[in-house]
Amino acid sequence: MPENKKEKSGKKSADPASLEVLDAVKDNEDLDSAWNRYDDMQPQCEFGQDGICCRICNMGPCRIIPGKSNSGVCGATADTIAARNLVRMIAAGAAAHSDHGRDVVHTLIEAIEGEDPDYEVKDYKKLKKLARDFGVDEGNGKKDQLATNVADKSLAEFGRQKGVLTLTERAPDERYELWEEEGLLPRGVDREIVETMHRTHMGVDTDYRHILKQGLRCALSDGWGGTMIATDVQDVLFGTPEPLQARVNLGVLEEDSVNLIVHGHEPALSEVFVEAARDPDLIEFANDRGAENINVAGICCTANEILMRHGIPVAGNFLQQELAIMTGMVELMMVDVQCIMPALSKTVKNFHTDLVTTSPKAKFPGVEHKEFSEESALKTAKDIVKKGIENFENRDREEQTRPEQKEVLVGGFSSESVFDFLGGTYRSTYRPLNDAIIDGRLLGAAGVVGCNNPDTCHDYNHTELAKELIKNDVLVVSTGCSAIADGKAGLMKPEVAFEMAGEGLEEICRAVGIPPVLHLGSCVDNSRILTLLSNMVAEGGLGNDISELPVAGAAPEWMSEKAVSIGFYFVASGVYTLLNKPFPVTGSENVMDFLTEDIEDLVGGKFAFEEDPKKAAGLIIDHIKVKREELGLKQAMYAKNG
Ligand code: NFS
Ligand code: SF4
Repeated sequence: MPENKKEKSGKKSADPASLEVLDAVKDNEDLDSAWNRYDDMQPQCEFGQDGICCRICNMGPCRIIPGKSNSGVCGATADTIAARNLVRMIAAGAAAHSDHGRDVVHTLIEAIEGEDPDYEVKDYKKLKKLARDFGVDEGNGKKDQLATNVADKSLAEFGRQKGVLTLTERAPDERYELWEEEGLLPRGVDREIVETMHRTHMGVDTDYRHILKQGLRCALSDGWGGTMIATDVQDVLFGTPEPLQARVNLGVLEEDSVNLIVHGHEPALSEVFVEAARDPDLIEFANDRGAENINVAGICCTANEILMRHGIPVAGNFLQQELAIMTGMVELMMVDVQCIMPALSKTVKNFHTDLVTTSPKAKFPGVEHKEFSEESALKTAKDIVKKGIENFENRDREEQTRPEQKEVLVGGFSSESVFDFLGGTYRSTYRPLNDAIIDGRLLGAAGVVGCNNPDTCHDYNHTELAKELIKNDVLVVSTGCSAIADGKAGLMKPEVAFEMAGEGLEEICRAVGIPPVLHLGSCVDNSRILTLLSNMVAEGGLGNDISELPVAGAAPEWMSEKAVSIGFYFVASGVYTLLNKPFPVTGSENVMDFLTEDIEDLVGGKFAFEEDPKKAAGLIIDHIKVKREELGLKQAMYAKNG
């Protein structure tokens, strides 16, 4: 039986608010949670864990049992099967991010062409920048014309049939040339996903290296394509985030207010939902129903989107979606797409919470569906807010659990704004960041991102890894559920640098007033990290390619296919990337060796797997030190940890 990591760590969560709710509901036999469903699932199938089962054709399902069945009915080996399974995860992850990106472009089109649209272009500067990058003609100089041209170009990237994805040109020249030489430059976004599915159909691509190379190209079409378009067009529509303060954790739910939660990923509806909740008529309606206010809070990446742009409180990350409902304090949870547990439809039956699905792509059996469309966004949002208010009177105050915990965080950093801080007022420059790395005040930087997973103590890996890194003068940038974990642990308060950061990082945080862990947004905002890395190279003094930078990436509690795609586009961009648990390919030694060794010769980045966050931090720090040495930089100025 596979070892149960959660029992090993002794705790389900590192977050006291989550533990409090789990404890409060523990005697309710009708309720289950991801944690106990995970327990019920033990032992998990070892063929699945090792990635050596295949059911892509009807001669199967096949599984590799060394010495008995060394290949599938068709002759596919463990290498082929493991590689195929893995790149299909990449294709699904890239599809999720990119379909999100495509929808954002449709929202931009609605903003320009819609009759009485609920959207507008909020960041004209970003629009112009995007137009330049797409080589778009400024048209007649009118904002709408420019936006139309940018929308057309962006949309064309998804179905692109000739050439390569435009935004790959944002990468350093050396990186671009390497991709070109190795045949890794992504062509159309959809094309790479389709080709990955084709090549992994029964009886097509058999060479595991060749399959994995397609996985890299497909992931690049996500990171430098669909995801990057999603972030940039969201900034155009909703504004590029700027630093702001907000609160995070289940304690943001309010006793006397109508608590409405938005959960999922796409900000198109949640943006107008926030607007709807501020509508004076609806607030009055809430007051009439005995509520002091309407309190909107977020879960998962939708939370990060509206946190970054409006300072809307975050109720929690992935593993807290059920817990939020279990507090008994939530009147309504509105969901769209991705990372929404099917279990929610059962969980809400035990509480007064209304669950509402909104995406034409995602319905849940027995759950009310109020379909969202760009044309009637505000109206739909107001209807949903109203429904939540009407449910306020049904809250059972005797039965609710009110966790007190909430932390303050400073979020809203972007590849533009972070270094406005460091660079002074005249222009955004990465000079001070690069100089801090060169002179050794900063050892380097790390992006810690990704999900939660009940296979390990919730939040523990994220927060311990971040703490260990900042202690060693590694600046941490974070997104997704990892960022929420760090926020809850208080790591996104500037003053935390004085207690927890190494001397060099502390000096920088003190001088500029930033926290040692920077919140860069949602998972699609991982593209901000790619931009940031490219900007660091462009600024000069740290080599000519991303793979030369003293940086690393990590997803220490990963679970989703999107996380697989993200990991691959980081590695394909030249970044050393650390995961807690290996991909499900351990049944193929060749694939494992490729991912942790040979791949580095190909793209300059590679994967490492380490479950203990302290040891993981050690690996990252060692890697950063090697990169510093290769660049001829002296080791850290303060070097108190060796
Ligand atoms: Ni990213 Fe966001 Fe969280 Fe993981 Fe899911 S919410 S897109 S996939 S679980 S970080
Ligand atoms: Fe089995 Fe091959 Fe079919 Fe996969 S493709 S199920 S390994 S016969």
